[in-house]
Amino acid sequence: MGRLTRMRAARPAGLPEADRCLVMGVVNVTPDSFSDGGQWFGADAAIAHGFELAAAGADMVDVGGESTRPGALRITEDEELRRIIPVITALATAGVVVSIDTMRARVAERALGAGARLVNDVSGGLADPEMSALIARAQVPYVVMHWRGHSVAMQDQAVYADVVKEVMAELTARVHALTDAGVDPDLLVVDPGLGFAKQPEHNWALLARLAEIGALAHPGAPFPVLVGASRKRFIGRLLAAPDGSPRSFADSDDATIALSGFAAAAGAWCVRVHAVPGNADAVRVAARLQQERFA
Ligand code: PMM
Repeated sequence: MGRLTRMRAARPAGLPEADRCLVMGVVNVTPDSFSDGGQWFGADAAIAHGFELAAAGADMVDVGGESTRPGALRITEDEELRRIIPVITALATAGVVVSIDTMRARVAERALGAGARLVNDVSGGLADPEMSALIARAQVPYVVMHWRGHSVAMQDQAVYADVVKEVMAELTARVHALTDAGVDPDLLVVDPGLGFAKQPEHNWALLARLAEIGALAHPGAPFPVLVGASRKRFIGRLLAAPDGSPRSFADSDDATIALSGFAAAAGAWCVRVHAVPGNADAVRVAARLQQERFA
């Protein structure tokens, strides 16, 4: 607790810095991811896509081998490693800042060995009891996402009396567990986990109060916030056709860009997106407006 009450850096150490919200491009090396499953499944296609995202302005590229779409079943650790290691090695060797999207400590450790610089854990350390010790040892930036259980049944857990209060309380508990295990709070990033054990109304409520999320239970020392809204189902539902059929994932990119501008203006540290160019523009527009507002 004591370690949390001191003033913290606004950005985790060891990552790109900019006077704007950062953009994390997504490379899902999976056959079944939520919005782009199968597109970048082969290592060569995934590597080429990572370079394409970096060239389009991604500050980081998030590589994941395990789908977390609602209902997804888990894959083995060996399969996860087989999918991601060649991709991380190729991108990191060429100087791309790589984040590893995994819930497994051993996968995270191997990914760091292959050159990844940030661990993005959608379970916030809940899925693997070894994760906190790894992060304490490795001293790398770590994304703590709000999570209530594995994808296969997570939507059953989407029950809240006050979603913002509960997500903040549950994230605070995770942050305490991690710092108690020796993780440096200056390396932590928090994420409300849009779409994970959340109904559309929960996602919108969290977005509307994004500026409060990073403060958790520690006003005065906010944590950097990562927002992963890109192509999620609640956007497709908002933009549904008159017959009720949801907008397709790929056709949700313009709305994702709108949300990235909003998230950046609300103080988000980073947005995690599938299509980089428009989002890279949106965070710059938000930064310019913020600069004017606080001039
Ligand atoms: N969402 C997905 C995967 N990883 N990581 C973080 N930190 N935050 C998220 O919201 C998040 C994530 C699922 O999205 P995808 O399968 O469409 O990439």
